[in-house]
Amino acid sequence: MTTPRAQKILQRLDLLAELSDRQDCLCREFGTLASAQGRDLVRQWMKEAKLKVSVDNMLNIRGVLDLGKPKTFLMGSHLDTVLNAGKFDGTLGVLLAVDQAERLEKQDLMLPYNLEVVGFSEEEGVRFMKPYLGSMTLAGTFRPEYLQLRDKEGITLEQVVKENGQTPQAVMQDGFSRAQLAGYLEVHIEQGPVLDQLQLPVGLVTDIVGQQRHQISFVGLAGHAGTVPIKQRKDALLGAAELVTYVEKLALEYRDMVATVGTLEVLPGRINVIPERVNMSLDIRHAHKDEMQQAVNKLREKTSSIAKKRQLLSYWEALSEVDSVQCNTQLNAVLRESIMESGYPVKHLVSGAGHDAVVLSGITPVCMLFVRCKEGISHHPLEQASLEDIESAIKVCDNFFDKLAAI
Ligand code: HGY
Ligand code: MN
Ligand code: MN
Repeated sequence: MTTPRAQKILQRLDLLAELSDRQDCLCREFGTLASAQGRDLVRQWMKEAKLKVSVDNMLNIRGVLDLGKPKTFLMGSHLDTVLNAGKFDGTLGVLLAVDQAERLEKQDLMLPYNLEVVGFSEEEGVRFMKPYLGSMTLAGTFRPEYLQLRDKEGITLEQVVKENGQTPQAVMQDGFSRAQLAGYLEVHIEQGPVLDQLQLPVGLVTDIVGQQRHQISFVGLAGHAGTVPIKQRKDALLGAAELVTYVEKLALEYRDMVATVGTLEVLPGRINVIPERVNMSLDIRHAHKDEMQQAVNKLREKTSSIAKKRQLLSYWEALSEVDSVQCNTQLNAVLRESIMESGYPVKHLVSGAGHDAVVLSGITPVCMLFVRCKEGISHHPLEQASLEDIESAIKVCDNFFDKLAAI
């Protein structure tokens, strides 16, 4: 049996999913019109929940349930999406937070903190290749030089913030101090198959793995596809192809390491021209920093040896690095009890996906609740969480905040 609260969340997810940068699929990148329309919808829902709503200078939308307490507890997730996204990644956590604030506002529950609901503006790191710009703003780890990051059209982050009516230079004032915060809860779809295979609606996140993102380029010599003999070519794509297959081979040498080449840009990219330059991305993740670094070092060596063998130039740019994070023991104890009192067994999970909780863990204790998603499919239109599992997540969140109030 599901309540109107879960149904309302699912209806709102459908409304948000209609807001996309593209006609042919769901995509809501940082600072686009669709993202602004998404914020406007969430603003409306936050106002219905009687929250004090604002949009900060990194386009996070923030709704405060001000109970006059000295500290604030944060709950939320991100509103941006990848290309060809599903409708639950990030948004489910934002809408569960709005739902929870609405419940708490109606009750005279003596929560010992204010509650701030956040819809983060840029978690995926797709447009500017740097994840967590939204949560870094709240955590005070955003750096002014990030404003000069450029998207693939050459537009700077600073310009996009200004076009959205905000003041880039004021971003640094939008964060919290450690003393102001009591903690952070993020509810998110698992984006993996474990809960589905175990037939469990929710799971408790113990750790979030670390990740590094890099941009690698090979530069050779363009030439006529018909006249340059194979042996005399400096074909940048062949260099990149060797590295791409090596990425997989190396990742398989480590337990629980994942490494992905998600983008490959071939220039000049014409059928009868030998590729002169290839830009490729690397996303590599592992729970242990030193093993991840060791693998990255091996990849850098391999890049140089491929370039040398093929008389190419190679360039390697580190884009971002986040360490693995342990969720807070005390908050996890409350979340564990909340899951059990909701009637579910507690499955502990390590998150292979990154989340805003990673960044916020630098300034406040964090915990995460995972919600089952069908066959673990995510970053895909078939991403699916059921009404019943949204209901389960609501129950756990209710218990969680009732317990916080009782502490
Ligand atoms: O890439 C990730 O782990 C997340 O989807 N941002
Ligand atoms: Mn994602
Ligand atoms: Mn996400």
